[in-house]
Amino acid sequence: MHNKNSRSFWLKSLVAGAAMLAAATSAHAVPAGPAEPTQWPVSSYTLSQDGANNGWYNDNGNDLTDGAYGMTVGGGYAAWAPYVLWDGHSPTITFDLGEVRAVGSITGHFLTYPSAAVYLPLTATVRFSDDGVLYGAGIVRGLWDATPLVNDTPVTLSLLASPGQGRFVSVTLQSPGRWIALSEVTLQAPVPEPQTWALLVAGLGLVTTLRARRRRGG
Ligand SMILES: [Ca+2]
Ligand SMILES: [Ca+2]
Repeated sequence: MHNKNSRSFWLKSLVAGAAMLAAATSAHAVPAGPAEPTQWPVSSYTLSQDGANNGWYNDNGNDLTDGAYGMTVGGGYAAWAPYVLWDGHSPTITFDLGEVRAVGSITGHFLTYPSAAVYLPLTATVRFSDDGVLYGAGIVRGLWDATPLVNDTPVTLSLLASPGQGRFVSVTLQSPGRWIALSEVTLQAPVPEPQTWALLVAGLGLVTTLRARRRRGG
């Protein structure tokens, strides 16, 4: 293992890490578009509250992951179809990511329509599980910010207060007392910060130094 090739590998890794750090630093300094976090594909999801009982427009099976969101509903009941609605219930939606994933953020796309008693959930509680049976402690995020709600207005909310990981991710939305209208939920991978790249580069440098010392020490 202590040969020229492995040394070359570490040197190359260090150079690559430094290049990534430079890129991250420059991206940080120059206001560019926000980095697009990796969105995890969802294998399937289940709802604890059946929309057939608790909503005018229930779930067609993939309403929450079909990529369609942000619709306004205008004047017609039919326009609510892309939404899943609950009245006075706090639904739990459980997503199966197919394998254990690190999740840095969860985004929910809602609609507000206060004159029709469609509000936003008060809190989101997220739990992670590797097996779909045993779940970790709930991570609670408050969602109510006292901003007056506006009729027929799509609202995007961040639902996860701190990162976690698991194959199964359950999201419980606390009812505001009347309706919640939800069109889409996405789960994203954590985005490495420039500080993380600096740590990576420092770590690689340390490894390289230790290997060089071990080589010299015989
Ligand atoms: Ca959708
Ligand atoms: Ca629907």
